[in-house]
Amino acid sequence: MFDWSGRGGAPPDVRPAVMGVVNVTPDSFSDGGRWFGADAAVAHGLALVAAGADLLDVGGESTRPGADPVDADAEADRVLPVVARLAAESGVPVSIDTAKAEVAGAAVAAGARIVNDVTAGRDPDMFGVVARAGVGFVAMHMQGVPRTMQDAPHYDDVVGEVAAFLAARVAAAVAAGVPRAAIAVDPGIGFGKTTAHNLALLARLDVLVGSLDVPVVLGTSRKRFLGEISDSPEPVARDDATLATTVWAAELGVAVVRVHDASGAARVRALLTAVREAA
Ligand code: PMM
Repeated sequence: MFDWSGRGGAPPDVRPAVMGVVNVTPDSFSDGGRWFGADAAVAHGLALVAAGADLLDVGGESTRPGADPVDADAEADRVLPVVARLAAESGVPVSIDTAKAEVAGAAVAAGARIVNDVTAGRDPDMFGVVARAGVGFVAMHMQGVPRTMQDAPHYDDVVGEVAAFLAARVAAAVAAGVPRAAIAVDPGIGFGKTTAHNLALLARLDVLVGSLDVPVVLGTSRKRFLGEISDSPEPVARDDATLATTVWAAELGVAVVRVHDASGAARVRALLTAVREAA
């Protein structure tokens, strides 16, 4: 059975674990199309591990704002060869980024050890697949669906609502047979959220870390709100801003950061570890 101890559950002095992003999509917002072929995606995954990634997250359906859904067969065709090869060759646990239980099941059979679901188990078969396979699960918060989620996101209390949603999804997963130790949560930065919502969630990561009793995963990497604040219109120019959020998140106890630039996050982690050891 997968559990987060030793990775997301690692002691605070070696956090955060670095989850490297491998998008096998023609249209992801920051790197869509770059690693679209299986060979290129595998090579990219191996390079992320060489640069310091502790986990790899493979996705075949873009969730950028406005993105159209992909059917399960097309998504599986994209990701399965990449998952199988990275599971065999990378030496780190591979996560499958999917909201479809069918794709999750096939990916797990191909060697994935974690299911990262941006809908936190909306597919009624998802928890069953995860429980039967004994794999890890990341439950992420999203308001709405990618196609329309940025149209007019609204919350009365974004931190409280996201925390309550994630607590409810953890409870639902546990009730469906997923061990608590296998579950992590993610506030879903940029998923049905304005810049102000994203900043409020970052500011109060301590609420998620302190109240849910499961590891917290965070994905800020190259997202639009960072471009807005750091005046970097191009996603690849947002790695510095991403690193700033990694330092912040690490200090608030986030267990895993999901990033495109594994090397930067690993170097930040090494520095934070050295400073903590000197304290
Ligand atoms: N962001 C994206 C995709 N999957 N999964 C989790 N758990 N958290 C995230 O923040 C997240 C995710 C979108 O980013 P990408 O297009 O660069 O993969």
